[in-house]
Amino acid sequence: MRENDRHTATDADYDAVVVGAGFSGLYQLHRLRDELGLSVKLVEKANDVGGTWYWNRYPGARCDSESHIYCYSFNDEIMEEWQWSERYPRQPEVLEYLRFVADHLDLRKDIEFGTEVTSATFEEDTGTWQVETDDGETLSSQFFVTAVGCLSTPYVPDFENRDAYQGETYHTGKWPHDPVDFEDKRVAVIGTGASGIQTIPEVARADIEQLTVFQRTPNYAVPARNRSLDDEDWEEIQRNYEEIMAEAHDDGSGLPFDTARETAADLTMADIEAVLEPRWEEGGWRFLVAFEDLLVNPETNEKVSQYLREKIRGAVDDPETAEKLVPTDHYYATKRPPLHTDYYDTFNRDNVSLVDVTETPVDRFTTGGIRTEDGEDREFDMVIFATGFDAMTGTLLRMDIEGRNGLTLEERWADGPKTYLGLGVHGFPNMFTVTGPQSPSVLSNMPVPIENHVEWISETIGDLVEGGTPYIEPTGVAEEDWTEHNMDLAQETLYTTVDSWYMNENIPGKPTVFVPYPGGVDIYQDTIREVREKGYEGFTLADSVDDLGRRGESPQLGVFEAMELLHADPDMDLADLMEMA
Ligand code: NA7
Repeated sequence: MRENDRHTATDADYDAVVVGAGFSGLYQLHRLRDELGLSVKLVEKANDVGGTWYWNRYPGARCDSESHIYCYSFNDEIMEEWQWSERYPRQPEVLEYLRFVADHLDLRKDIEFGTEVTSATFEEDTGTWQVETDDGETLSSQFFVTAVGCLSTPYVPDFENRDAYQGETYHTGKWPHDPVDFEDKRVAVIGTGASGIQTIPEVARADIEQLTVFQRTPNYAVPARNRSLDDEDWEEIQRNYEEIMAEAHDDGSGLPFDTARETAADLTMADIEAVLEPRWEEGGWRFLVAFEDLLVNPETNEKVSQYLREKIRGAVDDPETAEKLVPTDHYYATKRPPLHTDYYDTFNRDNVSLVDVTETPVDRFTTGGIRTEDGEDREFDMVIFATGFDAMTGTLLRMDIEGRNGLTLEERWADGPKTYLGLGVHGFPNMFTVTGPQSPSVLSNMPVPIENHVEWISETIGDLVEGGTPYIEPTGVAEEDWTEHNMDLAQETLYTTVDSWYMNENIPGKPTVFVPYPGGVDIYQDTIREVREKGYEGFTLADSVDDLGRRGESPQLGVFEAMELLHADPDMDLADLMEMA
């Protein structure tokens, strides 16, 4: 089946099956197919490319990264031919961009649209992945690459009696493709994360009758200050594009912005304002990177948070509403820091009200709306859930992935995700997870870690193919070490001081662990480059599946591994384990 038949490790339909046609999957398909000459099938649930930008089409949906850096940098033609129209692109423009890329690279012919992966099983006899889809097909491949995004399984809280509600309901992450009619409607929005903060002002501006916002945790939103980009702006960007992109790829957050100072701990509030005010006026994430120790030093962060609290108080007319909107229970940016356009002004409108559910909890849904615990029945024609996602692990766990020894990913991750470098999982040979858990992903400007991962995965697959080595898998020991390292790094930051989806805590029942890698994209990139240079340190490269099983536990069989083997094979006894160790 290979276009380039250089090795014969397996008899599979494809060299690689890739899941997901967003930023990650499109580039992955291109690299494996066009640069390595492999046969690749990409499976995509939606009817078009776009990933998150296909689904998140709620009013106001816009990228919080600036357009000129929220894009690929690997292809000069794409960079020259595409011109963004606004500082922050709206959802339709990002979607259009990804369509343009797919057409430019002629990717569609290898994508199966409207098809969902229902399971993926590593078959030990043949040493291949068997990928089943909802149309009853089974695709076999040597490599299995998940490019499913970090925020792709919408989450709707299980409010009591939710299904009895008879009005319209929408989730921001699964917005309909047909226009939604807001005219004269009484609308509720639940949730004030990045999506809620974008959609609330747009909904309020529509011809609604009234809007009620249900807020659990107030957020620190910084103005985006969007504007259109004209030809002159674009020429300026083009002149420096290579440098800008190189800076982004060399930065901890994937952003080409300078910090102002190492710390604010030694500054007075007046000094801090002098640093922050220009960044506040300029808008966007230059504000976020002003002080290097923002996320590790509580003194710096408290001062920045204080600055933001005053801004919120100054923007909202009614002092009581303002106080509800002021976050006091967490440090700035320890939850995903949103940008906003007119968010706080929205609460100065006569037809917009705020319900703080920590004071006035939702009791239940009724047929006509929402009853709060103060006994008030609030009637709505429409409820919009801006309640987030089963982030980072949710989509992977729903895919029913099974590795060696019949071990499922769900079992493997019962106590939280365990990976090596966020790229692979012990027990799951030849599986790669683009922007997987324990890689920088959501803590950075996403296209940067995406390109970084896709390139590493492609180079690795290239090395295996070239060297005639059919299998690769992280060792159990390397995985344990990386998982511990990730959590240790997180403990040094302020991220772990608050419940958030970074901490896996927005979904009831999920284990509390810090999921993304908090050490910075730059350091992370160096780490994975070095792993490759050292001959894939921490991975087992093997000629056979048996060999993987034998050598993958090196240097010695850990307790976790022993438990796993016992779980997978009830016939195994202590003597067998000793021999393997
Ligand atoms: P987020 O950031 O997870 O925000 C979800 C919001 O929904 C947040 O304000 C939650 O409050 C709120 N929420 C969740 N459950 C409830 C219940 N039961 N009651 C009331 N409020 C609730 O998702 P977004 O879609 O906004 O942003 C995700 C990413 O998408 C974003 O980073 C961008 O990259 C795009 P909480 O803070 O948990 O108290």
